Amino acid sequence: MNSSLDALVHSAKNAFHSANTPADLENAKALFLGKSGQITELMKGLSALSIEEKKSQGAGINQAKQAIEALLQERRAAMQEEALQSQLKAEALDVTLPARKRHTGGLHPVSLTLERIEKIFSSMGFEVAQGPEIETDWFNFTALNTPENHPARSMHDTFYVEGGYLLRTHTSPMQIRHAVQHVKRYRSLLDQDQRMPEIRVIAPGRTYRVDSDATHSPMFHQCEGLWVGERVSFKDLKVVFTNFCKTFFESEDLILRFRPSFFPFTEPSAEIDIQFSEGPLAGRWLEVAGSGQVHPNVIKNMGLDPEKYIGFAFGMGPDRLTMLRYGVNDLRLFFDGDLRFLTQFQ
Ligand code: 2U9
Repeated sequence: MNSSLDALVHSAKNAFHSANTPADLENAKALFLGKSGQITELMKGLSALSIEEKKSQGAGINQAKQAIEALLQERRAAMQEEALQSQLKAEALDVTLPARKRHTGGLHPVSLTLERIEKIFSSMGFEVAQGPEIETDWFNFTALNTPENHPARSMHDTFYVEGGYLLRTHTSPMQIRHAVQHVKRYRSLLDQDQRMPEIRVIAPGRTYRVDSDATHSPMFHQCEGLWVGERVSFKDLKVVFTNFCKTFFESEDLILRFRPSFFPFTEPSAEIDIQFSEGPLAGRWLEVAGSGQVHPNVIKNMGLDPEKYIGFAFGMGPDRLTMLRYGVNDLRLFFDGDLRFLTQFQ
């Protein structure tokens, strides 16, 4: 190529390198390769030359054209690469960032207590019954020997719903339902005067009463227990409940007191108090449950002969046990949903 063509290729190279955008590059390309570009003008000038000159100059111009086109491609590729690199830089995602802390959930303190109660009684051979929270008058009151005029039936104690139903005021109805099913299942054995497996069940769950203050909530939890057989005595109740309390509160030298009381569904009845030997509550009698020998009328309502079958029952408040175990003094804290309080029990 002659020196002027060399100079032309060199100026094309400079022009392409100083182009910063694809549009600038297209404008620079037009200066050399466009309709009125310098290469195109040189090509036009060939027509005035002789055949020999056309050949020699034409070859040089072609060489220059190819060199300029190669420089153009090179610059285009470089611009695309620059554009890609700056996009990658702008959209870069640092995957090495530490993962965001994922908060794991946990069980509610009362749920932890219910699980603990179920585990301890299951170890003593008790089944766990579940049942409806909306109950009938029969299962919630009448089957449990509660007289028609008993104050517990009044509207200021019990939540009634349409259709003559109510929100169960204790979990006793589940015990009756379980017992009735148990008797039905073993009816054939009973009819042949054979021995029926004992009823040994606890019934944990939500219960509802019209009440609300630092130690009462309209929705609270209860867990009742029932053991019915041919020879189940108050002694068995004392052993079972003493073992439960010592295990639940993890205290071997905790003592119990059975204090005479009255419930329509048990006779005799007794409140159960416990006393710790150490800790902030040491020396104080704390009521934790009610209990008693199942009333004969209730045994009858299960479909069993009260002359042949006898048993004991108890009822405790898991919310209260949770307050005792963790030193909580306001029941409402359990139901406010404040995570600052609830996460302390994870
Ligand atoms: C059947 C027969 C008898 C369950 C019992 C209590 C005594 C009792 C309260 C303690 C604290 C309820 O949560 S609480 O307020 N319960 O005092 N409950 S005997 O007696 C039954 C249950 C079912 C078939």
